[in-house]
Amino acid sequence: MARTLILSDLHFGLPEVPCGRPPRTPSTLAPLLNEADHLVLNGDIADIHHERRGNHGMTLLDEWLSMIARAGIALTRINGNHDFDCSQRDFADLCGGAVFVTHGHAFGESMLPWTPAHRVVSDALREARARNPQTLEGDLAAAGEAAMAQWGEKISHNEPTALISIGMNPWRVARVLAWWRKFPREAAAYADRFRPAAQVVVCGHSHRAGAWSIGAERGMKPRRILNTGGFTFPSSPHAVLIDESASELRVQLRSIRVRAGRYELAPESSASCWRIQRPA
Ligand SMILES: [Mn+2]
Repeated sequence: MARTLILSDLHFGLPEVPCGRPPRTPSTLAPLLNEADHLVLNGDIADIHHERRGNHGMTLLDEWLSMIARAGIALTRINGNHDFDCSQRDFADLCGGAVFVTHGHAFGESMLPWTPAHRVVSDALREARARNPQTLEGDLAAAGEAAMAQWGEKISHNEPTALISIGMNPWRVARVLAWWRKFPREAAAYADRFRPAAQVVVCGHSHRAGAWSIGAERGMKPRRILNTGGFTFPSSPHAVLIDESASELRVQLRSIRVRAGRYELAPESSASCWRIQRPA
């Protein structure tokens, strides 16, 4: 049985916050590589565009990619808005199209509604969308362009960590909460538009881990939205694990816990496990 593990938002290069979690490094993350034979890194794995943290992020990313290669695991890398790279892909259709994986920065009209670069990035996104084909590929290319507009802004490089910047600007808490509320619906709407056959959408980006079932309230076939959260404090890291047989998929959202100074999957929970018929 093929096993796929999906992770996002490791943010290699961003400073560690003293919160009792080990630093995010290839060696502390190594136990996760024992879980699958296919790993999907679903964006924002390293902050490669940051003018001061980018080199450190890139070094950790290179080490992590070497470790994955040495482990003999198949790898799929997907762009995020912090590690947009033309040589990588923007999405993956897994399990015969039943599972649609993308980072999530393209879901709404605003990629980063709580950051100071918000307006510049939203303007860039609107402009790029107007110019690009109305396809999944065109839309995600527009989102990549807008992501790079974030890194053209001085203010993006001078931002302290998310937690400190939110502490300094409490109004941002309200913005984050409003965004978190609508994010799963935006994810479902994105799949309605570009991947109507997908039964599961796996994303990250918002750093709010969770599972939502959306669509039944509109009389549609419910779509499962799974968000893998993030590794930077105060986010809670999660992973999606897919066991695929010829007839069925077993999809789990698993929390990631710390044990003996390393990150590993927490035990299974039946509340976060779904069986899905494999499309013909
Ligand atoms: Mn992101």
